[in-house]
Amino acid sequence: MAGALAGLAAAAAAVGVGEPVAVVTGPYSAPVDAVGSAAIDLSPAWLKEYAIRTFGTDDKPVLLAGIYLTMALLAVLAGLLAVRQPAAGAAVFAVFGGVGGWAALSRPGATGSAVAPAVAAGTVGAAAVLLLARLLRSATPSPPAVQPAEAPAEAPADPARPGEEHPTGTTSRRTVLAATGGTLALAALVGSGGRLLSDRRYDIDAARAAVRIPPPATPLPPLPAAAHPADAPGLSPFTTPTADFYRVDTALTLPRIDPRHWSLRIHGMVDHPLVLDFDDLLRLPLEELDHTLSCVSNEVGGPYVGTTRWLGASLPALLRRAGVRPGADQLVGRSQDGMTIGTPLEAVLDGRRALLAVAMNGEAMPVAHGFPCRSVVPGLYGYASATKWLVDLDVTTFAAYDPYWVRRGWDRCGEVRTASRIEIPAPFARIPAGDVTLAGTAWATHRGIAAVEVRVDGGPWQVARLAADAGPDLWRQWTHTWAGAPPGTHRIEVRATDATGAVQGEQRAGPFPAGATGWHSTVVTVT
Ligand SMILES: Nc1nc2c(c(=O)[nH]1)N[C@H]1C(S)=C(S)[C@@H](COP(=O)(O)O)O[C@H]1N2
Ligand SMILES: [Mo]
Repeated sequence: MAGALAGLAAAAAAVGVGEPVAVVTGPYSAPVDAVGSAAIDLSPAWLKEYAIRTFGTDDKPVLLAGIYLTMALLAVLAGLLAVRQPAAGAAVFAVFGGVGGWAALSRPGATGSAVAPAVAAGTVGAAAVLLLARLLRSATPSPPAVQPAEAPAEAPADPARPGEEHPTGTTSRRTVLAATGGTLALAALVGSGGRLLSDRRYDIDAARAAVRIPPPATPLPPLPAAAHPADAPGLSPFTTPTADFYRVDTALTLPRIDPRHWSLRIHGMVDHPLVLDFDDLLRLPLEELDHTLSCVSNEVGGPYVGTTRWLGASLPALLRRAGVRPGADQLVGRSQDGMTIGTPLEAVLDGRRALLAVAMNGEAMPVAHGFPCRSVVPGLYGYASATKWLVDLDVTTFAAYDPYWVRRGWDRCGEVRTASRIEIPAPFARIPAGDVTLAGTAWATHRGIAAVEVRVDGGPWQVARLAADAGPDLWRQWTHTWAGAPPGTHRIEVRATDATGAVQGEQRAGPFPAGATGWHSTVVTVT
């Protein structure tokens, strides 16, 4: 028991000491964060999909909790071992340090100094467990050989402190407890102090607040109010509030980029490679784009889709300025945290309004959504177009380079599939018999939605009312009155037709490798 506690205290000391060291070597080098990020990159597609499906945006806290739990179990083991075999206990911490160091080095852009927090953590953990184990051993009553035979008879003489002091021990149990508690307290102090310093050193909230985003060169008119049906309470708003906008990425620690130190390189198969800093970018004519961004990992009926007004510089205009050479067919965006996202160049240059976006819903890009700059290309899923924390654009070919998700088996084009969902009534809702309002959202980004149909219990398809069309790059909301809904349990289904005339297919398929297909359905009880 005391050994287990000693192990935990030593682990806390290890993690704690990693924090202040990481203030110097960068926030991604803190051992637990580094191990988590490496785990994300190493995890296979099915596991990532499972994590997104099961935990959604909470997938990262769940991962961290898993890492801490594993560490705690190993630390208990190390503590128990160390009491008998000091070297074995210390070895567990050496392994901790080794894994942390390897993970930190595996981070994109890591330099040798990234191992420092892990080395410090491993060393301090090993030292702490050795020290605590040694105290423990000297406090533990030794086997009978050293213990006088008459000892038990002595015990009642001091009933107030049974077993606390032992004549042959050099340390009291209380000392061991104090040392363990002290180690824990010191670890907490050093760890939280380090975190605080790191948050302060890498705080970009202030830098973001200071950013003044110029107005658009040619402002878009407001979205038509009729794009959102007023008679369907509970339907999602047409424009997604930024706080509710989904977030999907592999970043365990959000990249914190000071715009004063940011630059974007455009290079590869171009005649005139360019480097822009943030002020250069803001001096370009800024365009607005109303656009529905969606994630390829979205299940049928799922929440990873949102609509916002982006503001940014024209990506095709910059590529033309750089002069794309014949033969190039892929544009690879690279983020500060090493993500690579490949986009068909043809899509970027075919006349659609692709942006290097610096603002979302009228404010500077939120850190979680790619501050200071991300790309957006209508019609393509995020993983194939929307690089957050963008720092580099490489004009290349599909033959020459496979970006992050393609290496993991995902489709390299990433065209958004036609999708539709029923939002009201909610699944398993109990509703009174009579006329029932059905409503939802459909999108076939950049192609546009031409029709939405619903049916009940496999009956004939009925054409739903479409709200006003705000443009092909946006989702389209719909309503339908289910007249005279009879009591009982019913299944409602929806399907959409895109503006090319293609009807959404029935065949159900999961997101991997090119986006989910199939009709969304919902079951309700009419009473
Ligand atoms: N740097 C970086 N950019 C990224 C990703 C990422 O993991 N890292 N994920 C992509 C994916 S899969 C999607 S769906 C969109 C999501 O953008 P959002 O989080 O702003 O909604 O970002 C894309 N850009
Ligand atoms: Mo995504």
